[in-house]
Amino acid sequence: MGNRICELLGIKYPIFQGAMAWISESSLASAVSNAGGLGIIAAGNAPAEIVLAHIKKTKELTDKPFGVNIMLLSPHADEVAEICCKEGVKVVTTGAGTPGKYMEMFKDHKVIVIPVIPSVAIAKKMEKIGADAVIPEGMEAGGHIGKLTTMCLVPQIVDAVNIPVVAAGGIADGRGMAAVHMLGAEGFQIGTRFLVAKECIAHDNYKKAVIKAKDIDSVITGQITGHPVRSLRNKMTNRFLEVEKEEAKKDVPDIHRIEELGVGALRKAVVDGDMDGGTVMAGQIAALVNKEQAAEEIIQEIWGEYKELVK
Ligand code: TUI
Repeated sequence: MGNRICELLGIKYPIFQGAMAWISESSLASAVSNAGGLGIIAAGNAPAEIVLAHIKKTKELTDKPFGVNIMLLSPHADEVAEICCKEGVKVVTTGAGTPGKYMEMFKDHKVIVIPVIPSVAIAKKMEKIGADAVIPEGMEAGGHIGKLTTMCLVPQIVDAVNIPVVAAGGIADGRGMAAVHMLGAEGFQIGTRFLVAKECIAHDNYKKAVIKAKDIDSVITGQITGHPVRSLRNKMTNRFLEVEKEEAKKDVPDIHRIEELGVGALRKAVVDGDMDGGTVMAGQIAALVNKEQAAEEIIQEIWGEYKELVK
């Protein structure tokens, strides 16, 4: 008690499992929620009926609160937002944009709204339009990222808003949690470490790649398209960066040519286990993640480390 995130959501530990498209569905989300954290289903680019099926399954697997993340670049975002309201989803997080146009609907349905945000200006805007908390995500994170690091972003957001702050990006153990606690965060969002959870359905090749990853093994692609994405370096990212370089030399870069390279590539890695042609999204902290564990074991371990450090 005494933690605003736990009180807001009715959860035991202020630990969110970061949404990971194609990866975090009912199995992982329910395991994290059952262990006392907040499991989050990632809608990604999935059609609304698929997300609905994941919500229904998660309700069967846990009676604890869980969330749905709406990826705002998805063509199905409108329908997914409606489904969250209809299904009485307790909390929605958003990514890759701002949820302004859904805010009234979410409030009408008493959905708690927690946007992932990359800057102070957007954090202030989110507070103004009624967000219940914000998740500043540093560029250490995997997937679609902003420009600032967790170390710089979190304290600036803490100073800029009065709503509680959940830090994300580069956190995989109790040390990371204690560090962002000192920066003023009241909650922690963790993706990469949960990617290797026993309950996570990602292909075994994907989990092995994360476990094997060293400190400098991730790269950022899509810098010139406006959609920068962090993933583990492989044939796919090498090709991507090569094409980006070619296009950057032109007066008018062919953004479409670059973006086409990424279409379907995350599915290839997560579902087919293609570690050469797929996009293996993971955070910089992957190097610290070195074994598969049950979600509950992860939460117990990192919570113990964190408590010891902040004592
Ligand atoms: O959304 C994420 N991470 C993601 S989404 C994703 S699926 C995807 N795949 C390929 C290309 C693009 C997306 C994989 N990983 N994290 C949260 C996040 N949100 N990071 C950055 C932002 C963000 C960026 C701009 C949030 C708000 C924002 O607002 C800009 C504006 O003014 O709308």
